[in-house]
Amino acid sequence: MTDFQRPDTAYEVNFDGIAGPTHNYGGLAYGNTASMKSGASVSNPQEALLQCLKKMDLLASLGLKQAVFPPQNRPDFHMLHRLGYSGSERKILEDLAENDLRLLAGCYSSSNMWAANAATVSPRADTSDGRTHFTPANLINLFHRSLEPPFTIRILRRIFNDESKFTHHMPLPESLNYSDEGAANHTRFCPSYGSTGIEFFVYGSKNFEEGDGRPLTFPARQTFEASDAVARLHKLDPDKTVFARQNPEVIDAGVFHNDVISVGNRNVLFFHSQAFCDSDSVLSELKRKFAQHCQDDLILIEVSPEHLSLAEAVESYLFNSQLVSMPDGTACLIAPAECQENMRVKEVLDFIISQDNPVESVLFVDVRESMKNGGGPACLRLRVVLTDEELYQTHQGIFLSKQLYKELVEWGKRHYRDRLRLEDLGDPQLLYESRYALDSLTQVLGLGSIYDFQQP
Ligand code: SUG
Repeated sequence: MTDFQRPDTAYEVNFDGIAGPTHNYGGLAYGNTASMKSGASVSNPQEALLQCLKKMDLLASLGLKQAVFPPQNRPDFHMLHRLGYSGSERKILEDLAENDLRLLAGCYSSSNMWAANAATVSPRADTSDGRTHFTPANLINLFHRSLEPPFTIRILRRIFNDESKFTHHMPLPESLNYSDEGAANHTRFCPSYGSTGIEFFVYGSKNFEEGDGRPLTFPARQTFEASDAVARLHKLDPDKTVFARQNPEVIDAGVFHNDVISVGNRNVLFFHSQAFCDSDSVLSELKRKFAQHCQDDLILIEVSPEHLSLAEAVESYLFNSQLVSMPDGTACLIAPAECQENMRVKEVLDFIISQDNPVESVLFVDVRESMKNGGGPACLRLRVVLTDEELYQTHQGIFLSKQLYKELVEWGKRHYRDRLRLEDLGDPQLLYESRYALDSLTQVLGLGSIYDFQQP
């Protein structure tokens, strides 16, 4: 093997979003049944934050690389001005609290905590120019999520700021044809993180095609055209790329992102039988390409509807577990606590562990505040594969250590409320509290001025 072919030492780093100080239940995500059910219930932003931090601390204590993705500043007054609201901030908030709680909740949403939707990332081992590529998701399907890209662009560039190693693309055009929800619909298979991999894109609709099998009730949030454009921008080899279509029935059952029904990592794909259209041909293409380019067998762990119905999968969020590689090489599922309480899911998990496959352990995490809005463990993280050299070039202040964990817990307890109703969003005090919290966060993380309100 020449030096050029030798795989780099590389790591999967989880960049986790954290709940912002205005985490609330707006009932804003049509097609996401948890969000639809939780609408208007009382949230606990502090508890939401502590749950996110605890999950990160667990992963870091397992020896995995873990970093923090800072929350966005809310409410988005730029958007409110664009929509014709004017006058003092206080007046706008009071007006919205009285006349348009839904818009107020949207502009105050902390949905950026689901970092799996922030961007699609392809590591240098897969791209023809040897750089790591980032495309922030445009998230145009839902108004409150469409507010996220401008800050996502800024923060990704701030964290990964070496232009010789990282390429940052603009989000795709703001058209339904290019609706893109980022890494929630993207998985990478590889023998080791530094070697070339197979990138797997899952989409819900093909807009430029007539008469396709779209879901009947809920929207398909990712289009083929978007996934295809991302693969092209990232300079991926078509021979090492696989596209699959989500089964429209699962979208109608509440699977608004593919990561609600399947998860993959390294040489394992864990999925529900109903996840994909033309499942047999998708799986055989994945297996064939993995064998050819990664010289290994792709291990398929399939759960059939007899063992877990679609409804049970959506209810428990089993497939929104994180599938991580432990330092000893085995795989571990980081599953939502809800899975531990469901006997049918427990049976599936016990069976998987008893079988001959890389998954040898399951750890349960309580992220209930996020789950109530449809965000399980896997939604909360953006995976970025980084080589030693790239890690060194990444902003260091966001990597979780015991010390940083402690500081963040204290920071949250000092600044976050433990109860928030939609009506409270009209309270101008909340606006000042959140700005103060975020300003102090940038100091804890050593990020400098990243928020608009910090600009002179
Ligand atoms: O886009 N929920 C998010 C949940 C995103 C989960 N992410 C992944 N599956 N990767 C969404 O539906 C609810 C907000 C509210 O209703 O207040 C929300 O946006």
